[in-house]
Amino acid sequence: MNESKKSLTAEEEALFNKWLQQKKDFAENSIKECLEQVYPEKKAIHDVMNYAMYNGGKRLRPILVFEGAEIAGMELQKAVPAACALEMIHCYSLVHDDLPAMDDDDYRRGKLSCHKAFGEDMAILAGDALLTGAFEVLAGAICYNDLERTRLLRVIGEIALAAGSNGMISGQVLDLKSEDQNINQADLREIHELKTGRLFVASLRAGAILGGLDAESLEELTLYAENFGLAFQITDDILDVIGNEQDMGKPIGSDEKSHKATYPGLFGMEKAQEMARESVINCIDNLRGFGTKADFLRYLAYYLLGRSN
Ligand code: GRG
Repeated sequence: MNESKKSLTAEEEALFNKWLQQKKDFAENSIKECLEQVYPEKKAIHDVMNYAMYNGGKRLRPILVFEGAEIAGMELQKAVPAACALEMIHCYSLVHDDLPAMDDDDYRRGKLSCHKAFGEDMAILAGDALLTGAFEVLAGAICYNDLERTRLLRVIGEIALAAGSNGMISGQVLDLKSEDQNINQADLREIHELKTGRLFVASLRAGAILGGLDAESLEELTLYAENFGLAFQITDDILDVIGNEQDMGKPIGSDEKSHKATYPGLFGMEKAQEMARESVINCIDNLRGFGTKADFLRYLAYYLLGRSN
């Protein structure tokens, strides 16, 4: 794929959608198998965790883990624990984010949010169990040799950092505190970099680190993922204004309702769309050294501009 392209043709888009579906199916099946192994004995809380895990997510984070692993030349099966763990952390964050004490959302992915379906107590506990379980899954990665175990330790550290009080949690704190406040572009960038960006970065890096990718290429993938997170968030803000409720699986206009600062709110819709395009171009610029093996990542960045959910 040519780096200087500005958008995909209809034919490329159709091909990419098939490719994306295959990757999503692979991620979903891998996660299911992994969780069935970790939790062979069924407890009541597993129904709530399963509701949070299997309700139509796009699986972008596990897909990024597998892409990182593939680019590094690693057998995909060995990236399953990291892929599963990152999706568990993502799903926990959505369950807790929807709670009345946070964003108070009744719908997620077109279904009742977890606390609406099972009650607040169960939703809190399922979120806690998903977060703890992510590290249980990572610690149980028994298929690794000594070198891979050393890399796994680094990955566990990076995932913890991305999800914890120096990463996603701080992003959520800043986000909640920013409601009704006049915040500037730098503040907004920081909120989203922490809240949304860090998990994307940790995902792509996890696969690449496990596969032993060299430091320079890892840095380039990191820059791709940082710009991917920014483009994802700008398009998320745009969809909250002009998206379709059915596609989004939740009411639109929630950012405005909760007086949150957004890219379209701060810069206007046209400029926000231009900023999303710029971040996608920046994503792709960082893949120059990877040749055709990064084609999926290139297409995935373009996909953000046309996504409907
Ligand atoms: C720890 C409570 C707590 C929150 C962490 C990530 C986060 C902060 C909250 C999630 C809220 C949110 C809607 C953030 C905007 C960006 C985002 C992560 C959207 C959802 O991600 P997708 O579109 O979700 O990848 P799917 O449903 O496809 O898995």
